[in-house]
Amino acid sequence: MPVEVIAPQQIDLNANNLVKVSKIATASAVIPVVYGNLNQLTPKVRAFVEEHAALCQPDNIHICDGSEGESKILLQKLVESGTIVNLPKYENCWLARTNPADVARVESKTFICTDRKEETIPTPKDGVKGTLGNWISPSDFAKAVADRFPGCMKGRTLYVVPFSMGPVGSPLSKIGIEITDSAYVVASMRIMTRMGAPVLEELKKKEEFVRALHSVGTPASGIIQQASWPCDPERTIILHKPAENLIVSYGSGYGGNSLLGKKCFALRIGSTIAKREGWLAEHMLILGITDPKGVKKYITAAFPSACGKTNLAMLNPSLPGYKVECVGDDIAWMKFDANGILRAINPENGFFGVAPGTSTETNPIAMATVFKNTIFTNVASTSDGGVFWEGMESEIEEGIEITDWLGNKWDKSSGKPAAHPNSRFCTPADQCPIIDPAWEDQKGVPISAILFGGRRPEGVPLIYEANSWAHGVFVGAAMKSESTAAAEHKGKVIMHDPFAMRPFFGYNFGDYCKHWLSMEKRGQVPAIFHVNWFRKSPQGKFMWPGYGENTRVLEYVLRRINGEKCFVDSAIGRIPAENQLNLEGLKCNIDMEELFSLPKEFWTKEAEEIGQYFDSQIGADLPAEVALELEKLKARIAAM
Ligand code: OXD
Ligand code: MN
Repeated sequence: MPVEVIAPQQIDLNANNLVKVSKIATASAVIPVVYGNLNQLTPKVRAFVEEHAALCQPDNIHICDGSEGESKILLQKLVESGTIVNLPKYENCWLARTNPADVARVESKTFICTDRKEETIPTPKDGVKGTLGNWISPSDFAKAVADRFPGCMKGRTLYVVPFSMGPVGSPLSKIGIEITDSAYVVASMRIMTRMGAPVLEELKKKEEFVRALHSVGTPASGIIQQASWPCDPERTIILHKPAENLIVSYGSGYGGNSLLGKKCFALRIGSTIAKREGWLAEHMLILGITDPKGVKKYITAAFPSACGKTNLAMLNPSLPGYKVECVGDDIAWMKFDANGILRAINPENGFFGVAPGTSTETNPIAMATVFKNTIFTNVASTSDGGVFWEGMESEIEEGIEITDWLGNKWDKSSGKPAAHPNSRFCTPADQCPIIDPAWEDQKGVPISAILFGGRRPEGVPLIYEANSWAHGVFVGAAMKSESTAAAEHKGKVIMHDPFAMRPFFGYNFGDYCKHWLSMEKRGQVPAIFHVNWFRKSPQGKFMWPGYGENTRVLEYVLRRINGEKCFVDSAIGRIPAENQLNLEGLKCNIDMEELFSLPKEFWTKEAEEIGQYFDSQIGADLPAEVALELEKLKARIAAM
C-alpha cells in the first residue's frame, strides 16, 4: 500500500497546537503522513515503516521529532481522548488511567522466538513446567502476527518513534525504531529514551537499529471497552526475535509491554546482543558513592521488580560525609573497556518507578524529582489537582478529597488501595537532584561492585560476599524473592528470580550463566555481594531499618573493595566480622546476632531446594562451575 508523503509546509499547527493538514489525498489506499516527512528516513527505516503501515492500516502517519511542540500536540490529543488529565498542582504533570485489565507486564504472554527451543529456554525435567521464559516457534510467531496485526490500527495514527538507548552517538548505545498507535507510548518514550530527530541523523552514519512494532490492538469483536485506553487483553502478546533484532507487541498499552525500549529492547533483545558482542545487559541500578575522603566508586545492584532499586539508586545517606549519586534505577549495560575496566551506562533517559511506597521518608530524592514533566499512571488523584498513593498519607493536607485509580471517591475505610500497587511515575532522569555528573558519559562509569538481592523474610543475612566470581555467578543464579505487583503474579510467594532477570532473559539461562562465567577472562571483574533489607524477626518485624541506613552496608562494601580484612568466612560466603558494620548513631536497636544468624536447618533446606530448582528447570544446561559451587555450599553447610 502506498504511503503518501505530505510536504512539511502542508502541516499547519493551529492555535491549540493541533495538527491540521490542509490537503490530504483521500484515496482509501493512501496513508497520509501528517507530521514529519518520509524522506527523513533512511531506506531501511522507511521500508520498515511502509511494510507495517500497509499491514496495520492506520489512518495516518506521524514521524516523531521529539520536539517540545510535538509533545504539546500529543498531550493535547491525549487530553481530548480522555487518556490523560492535567494535574494543575504541578508543572506539566499528567495522570493516565488505564483499562483495569491492563495494569502490569504479562510474563505469561511474553515469548522469545528462535528456530530451536533450546536456544531460548533450558530443557526442564520431564513433566515440569519451565519458568525461565517462554519460547515460540517461527511459524507460530508469524501466525500470532497475522492473526492480530492486519488492520489493527484502523482509526488511529501510526507513530514512528526513533529512539536511542544510551546517549546518542555513544559507542555503548543502540538505536531502535518503535512503531506504535499510542500517543501515550510516544509521550512516555520521549521521557524514557532519547527520542526524535537526532536519532534519525545518527542512523545516517550507521543504519543499524532494533525494530519494534507495537499496537494497543483492536479486539476481535471490534468492541473497544474503554475508548480512553484501547487494548486487547485477551489477545495480548509480546514477541521477540533476537536473530532479527525484532520486537512485536500487541494488545497492551502499559509500561514494559509497550515502552519497547525498556524490558523488550534493553534487556531481552539487549542480552542477546550483549552475548554476541561480549558484554552484559542487566536488570540493575547504577549508583556512585563518595566517601568522606572524597573517593568515589560505582556500584550496580540487581533486585527483582519493585524491590527498591529506585530507592537504593537515590539513597539519601544516613552516615555523615557520604554522598550517593544516581546513574540509573533499572537497567545497566556493562562492557569492559580497552584497559579491562568494566564500564556501565544507563541506557534509559527517565525513571518508570513504582509510586506506592515512595514518600518523603522513604525516597525524598524521588519526591523531589517527580512533580514536574511527569506522566503518572494509575495513581490516585486529589481534589487540589495533585496525586496520591499509599505512603503519601502525611503529605496530604486536611480536607483534601481523594479519587482512586479507578476514578471512584476513596477513603481509607474502603480497605482497598487508592493507587494501583503497580502504579507508576514516568519522569525525566535529568530532573533528579542527585543525578550523577557522569550519567551521560559516553564511556560509561567504572564498576567496582555488583550487589544481588531480594525480599527474603527468613534466613538470609543483611549482607554476604561471594568467595569468587564463580561463586558470585552461583549467588546470582540462586536468587529468590517475594513476588511483587510489577507483573501478574498473585500472593506473597517466594519465587526464584535468577539475577533478577527471570522475566527478561533473551536466551537460554544456562548459556547466560556461561556468558557471566566467561566475563572473568575478559577483564577485571568486580566483587559480588548479596544483600537483604527485608529479613524479619520471629515476631514478624523488619530487623533492619533500610532506606538511608543502607549506606552502612554500602560503606562496608567500599571497605571490602579497598581490600580491608573486615570479614569472616561463613558457610554461605564472607560476612562482616564482629563490629565491622558501622552502627554508630543508628537510632534503633539492631539484633546483629539474629540479623546475621545462619540457621543450619534453613540453609540445609535452602541449598536442597536450589539444587532441585537447578535440576528441574535447568538440567543439563547448568554450567558445571555453578553446579560445583552448589556442592561446595552444601559441604560448608553440612560442616556448620
Ligand atoms: C520495571 C519492572 O518496570 O521491573 O522496572 O517491572
Ligand atoms: Mn525493572
